[in-house]
Amino acid sequence: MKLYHFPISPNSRRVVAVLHHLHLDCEIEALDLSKGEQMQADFLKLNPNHMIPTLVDGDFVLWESNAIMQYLCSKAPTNALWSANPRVQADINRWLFWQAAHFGSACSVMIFERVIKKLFMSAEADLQEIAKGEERFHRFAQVLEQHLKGREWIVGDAVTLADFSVGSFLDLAEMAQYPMTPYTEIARWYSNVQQLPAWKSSV
Ligand SMILES: N[C@@H](CCC(=O)N[C@@H](CS)C(=O)NCC(=O)O)C(=O)O
Repeated sequence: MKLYHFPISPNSRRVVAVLHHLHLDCEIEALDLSKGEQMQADFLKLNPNHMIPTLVDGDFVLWESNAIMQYLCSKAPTNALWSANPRVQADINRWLFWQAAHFGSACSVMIFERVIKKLFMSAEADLQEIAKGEERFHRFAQVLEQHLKGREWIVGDAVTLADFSVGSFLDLAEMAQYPMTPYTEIARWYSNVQQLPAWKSSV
């Protein structure tokens, strides 16, 4: 297998972490998005969205990070990251969709305005966009904060894809200045994710 990624991207870091957690053999190639390497013709044939992460497994090409993580779990059938129990699986899936549709998109506004624009575009952050991103962040962070009370992990008693998926967006919390102060449960839970060997080695 071969995974195309970009090191600073939360979307690709969670996939790399899952690869490491499952000890799967995979070549990892970085595309430099700041140089537009995702627009190369060969890569566009793999992913017409010109986005990383993108996985190639023989003649099978897969994009969308949460789908890639689920596929990787199918390569290591006894793992607990993606339970075989239908209700547990649905619960994990709920958080993957929630990350993609709500929490991650709120974080992405602050990442774009405060990190991407500064590092790669030499542009100023748009304060109105940041205000909208912060409002959305509070709306969804409150849900996660309540959910995490009394829990070590998002679903059940052990780490699952839900933790890798949602946790990947906390990675840039400081750099993108998320308004984290009220969210002590999120900070406590994310420190659990940060202690995972696969998380540490996925940078
Ligand atoms: N929903 C996608 C999002 C992937 C994504 O946003 N990738 C960004 C980097 S974080 C990208 O490759 N952007 C390059 C571009 O849009 O040209 C996933 O979860 O895989």
